[in-house]
Amino acid sequence: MKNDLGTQKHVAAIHDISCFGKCSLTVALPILSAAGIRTSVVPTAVLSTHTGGFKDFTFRDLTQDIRPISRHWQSLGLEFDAIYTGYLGSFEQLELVSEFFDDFRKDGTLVFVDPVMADNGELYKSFSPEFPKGMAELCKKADIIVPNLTEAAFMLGEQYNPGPYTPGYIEDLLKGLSEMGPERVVLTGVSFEERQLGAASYDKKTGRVVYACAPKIPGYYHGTGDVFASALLAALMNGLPLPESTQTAVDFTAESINRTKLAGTDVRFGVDFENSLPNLLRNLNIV
Ligand code: PXL
Repeated sequence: MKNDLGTQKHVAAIHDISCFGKCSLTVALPILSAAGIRTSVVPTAVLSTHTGGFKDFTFRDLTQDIRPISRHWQSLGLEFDAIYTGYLGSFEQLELVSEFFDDFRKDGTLVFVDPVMADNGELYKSFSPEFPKGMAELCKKADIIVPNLTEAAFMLGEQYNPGPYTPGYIEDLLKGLSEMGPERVVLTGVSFEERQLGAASYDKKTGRVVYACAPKIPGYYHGTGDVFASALLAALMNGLPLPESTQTAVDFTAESINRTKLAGTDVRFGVDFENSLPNLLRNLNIV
């Protein structure tokens, strides 16, 4: 028995809170909780919305709170089965999160880094061109990373390749990233043909690359990277192997995008992942 709540898994999720728009903590927390995982949060900033397509959003930086939260948690003797990081807004936050890993990593703690910073060949607003180097440093300390193709290329110091992709290209990226440090890499946005989109997983220990695909839905839906990463971690914490966890996260994300497309909601408002939770829980054998 690992902690005071028996065998229930405990995750520390370190992301911002974008109050409207469904990404980062407003996605991670409900998905992990629904999957039976006790989730504690370190909010890194509070924004009125995410930065993708909204103007005049508020931004309250919480960098100064990260270390005090960590110190308090250390005084309580808290332990985590996984530490899950996403959007981090500055080099200082990267440094503080790296310190958090050192403070809380125990045998068996899964350090899960989603290097949120770019998509479709471009860095998100507010990141400098040097940021990917800093994020790559953090990824060196991770057990598993979940970049999209843009983040992968930028962290390897390469130009973004808009595709079409070949398995050789994808496997070079996976191996290049794992050589930086992480044992496992899950690359999102992988597509070899017009009608399919998904993710590729790589496990350095076994050398296995496994593709997980779903029918491609045209359009750009905000927050889907966070939906995917949170479902992937939920599956891993529920004991599914990496390839099955990746397929589960692809299916969950695709179902959520499909429902949102049918509803015709503004793509900046995020996807309807809430109504995909029952199927996620069935795929995780929870219900
Ligand atoms: O979904 C990633 C994300 C998280 N947090 C903030 C963002 C974004 C993407 O744009 O702006 C604040």
